[in-house]
Amino acid sequence: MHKILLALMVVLAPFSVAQADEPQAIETRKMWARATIGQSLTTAVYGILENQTGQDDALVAVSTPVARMAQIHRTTMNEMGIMTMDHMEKVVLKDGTFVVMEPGDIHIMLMGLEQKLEAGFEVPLKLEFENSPARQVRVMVYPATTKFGDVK
Ligand SMILES: [Cu+2]
Repeated sequence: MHKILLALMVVLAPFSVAQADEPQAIETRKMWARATIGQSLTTAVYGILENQTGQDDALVAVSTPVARMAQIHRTTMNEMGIMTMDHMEKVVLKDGTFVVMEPGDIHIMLMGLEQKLEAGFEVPLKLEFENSPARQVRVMVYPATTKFGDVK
């Protein structure tokens, strides 16, 4: 009896340790992609990234099998009143905070889509972080006229 119990503990111990140490994931909420317009094969993904992991983190890479390239962008208005988009290396996610990706601000740009995206489609998206494990999320495609508040 004693021997069996001991053997069991040896087998179980590494699992329980691994589970306790398993890093928390960054939460995503209200993720959506805008339907493409006309013949465009470019669109943007928006949503909320929330860090309750207990440590600072950052979104550092995005990819999807349905587009040649996915980049983190930020839309800004220059002094001429012209909107431009800048490529961001990462989105900083301080512990205990969230970042809203919305039209006119931070977004994930999908370029070189395999096909036009219609409302109701789902786009698989891989999000990679500096510290937390990578996440695979499914992003719903909403009509091109959608505003951030429309997404439940
Ligand atoms: Cu962009």
